Amino acid sequence: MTIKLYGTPKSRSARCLWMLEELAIAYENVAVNFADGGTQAPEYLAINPNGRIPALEDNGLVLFESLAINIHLARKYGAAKGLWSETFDDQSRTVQWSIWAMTEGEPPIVRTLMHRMFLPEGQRTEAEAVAGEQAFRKAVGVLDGALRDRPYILGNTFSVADLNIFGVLGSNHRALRTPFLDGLDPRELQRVSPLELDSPPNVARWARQCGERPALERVLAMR
Ligand SMILES: N[C@@H](CCC(=O)N[C@@H](CS)C(=O)NCC(=O)O)C(=O)O
Repeated sequence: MTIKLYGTPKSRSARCLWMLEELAIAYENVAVNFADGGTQAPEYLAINPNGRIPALEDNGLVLFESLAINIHLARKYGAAKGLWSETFDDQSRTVQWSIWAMTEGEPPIVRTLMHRMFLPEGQRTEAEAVAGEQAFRKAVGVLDGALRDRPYILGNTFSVADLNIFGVLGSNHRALRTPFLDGLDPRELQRVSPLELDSPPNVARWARQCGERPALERVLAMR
């Protein structure tokens, strides 16, 4: 059995390293980095023509998109560990929440970061940054409602659905944080990243549980 995860722990690849650590299966982490142009090298583009990390090779199957990779890994290797639900409806909810995290959760985070940090100063617009914060708060409110009557998003146990949501909306966690935010003092962090906003109570409780997973600690140790 050969599983290769292309990417570096200081990138969105951390989401998949977390999944692999939860599964406790054998894998190789092939160090491909965007910072040194590795994602644009011809040999990597042959694996992921998008030129982005992560990518997965699992016994001949090649996949890109971090959350799709995690769903695949959970479906194939995670049922015994409760990471992949056995019910059809919960499998559909898992796909729903994963797509939701990527479409409703990630863009507002990036929008605020772009307009408070990444764009050249002359191109930043405060209104855009605030719009990102507002959209993020709205998404977090939806999640808070869904967690009202349950510890985890599908019910009583942690699954790939939680991992995928926290992998995106919890990406201020030390093990998941973009390296561009490393070293910022807490006030500057709060200014540039909507992830630092206070969470409503159900999300705060759930985020604490997700953030304390030992598998995530192991990802932190890889950074
Ligand atoms: N939606 C993709 C996004 C992947 C992505 O944007 N990865 C960044 C690193 S965190 C990347 O590889 N960037 C390289 C580049 O843009 O050249 C996923 O979640 O896998």
